[in-house]
Amino acid sequence: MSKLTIHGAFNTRTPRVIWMALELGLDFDHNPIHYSDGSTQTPAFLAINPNASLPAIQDGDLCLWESLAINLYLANKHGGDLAPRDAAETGLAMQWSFWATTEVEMAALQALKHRLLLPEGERDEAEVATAEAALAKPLAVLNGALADREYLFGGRFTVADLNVASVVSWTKFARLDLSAWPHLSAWLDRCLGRPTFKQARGG
Ligand SMILES: N[C@@H](CCC(=O)N[C@@H](CS)C(=O)NCC(=O)O)C(=O)O
Repeated sequence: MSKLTIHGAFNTRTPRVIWMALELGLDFDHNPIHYSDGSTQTPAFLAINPNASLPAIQDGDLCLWESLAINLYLANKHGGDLAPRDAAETGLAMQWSFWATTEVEMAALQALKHRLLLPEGERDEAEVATAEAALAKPLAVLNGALADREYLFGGRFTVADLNVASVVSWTKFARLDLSAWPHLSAWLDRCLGRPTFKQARGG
């Protein structure tokens, strides 16, 4: 069976998956393509991911896309401390992953775009303020969940922490003020302080 291949450049959502692969100690190939030059529009890539988006993986005969789902798959396949240990933990890992992508990601991306990604002349602080307002409720929920624990569940860093921290990290990169959520803030620093996080982003 061929080696795991992770498609996607460092300046896409791909580091989320590389982070997971590094945490699991997997041997993998990295194909650092970017959507901006047409690399995701080729028939060969569209056969892997018809969405023409990154990241995507090939693992043997399996093609998978959706960054957080890929990470849940890798955890399930390879086990270890990052993987859910029973049905309850599996449910919690899915809950937090779906929550991150539905409740946090869009607003966090809006803030990131208007603080960092867009050319300076196109950035709008009003958009950042709107994003901050939208994030207040989910960030309070996450802060509450972390009030009496270091990680989301199980007393250890799991795929749920990795997935949620990957998304919530955008609030930090957008320089949003997280001081209203001290438990979230400390947890995010714990997660992003792992050496594999930096390594996954190209060092
Ligand atoms: N929900 C998807 C989002 C994938 C996605 O939109 N990726 C961006 C790069 S970070 C992309 O490839 N966009 C293609 C485009 O804008 O044409 C995931 O988490 O994997």
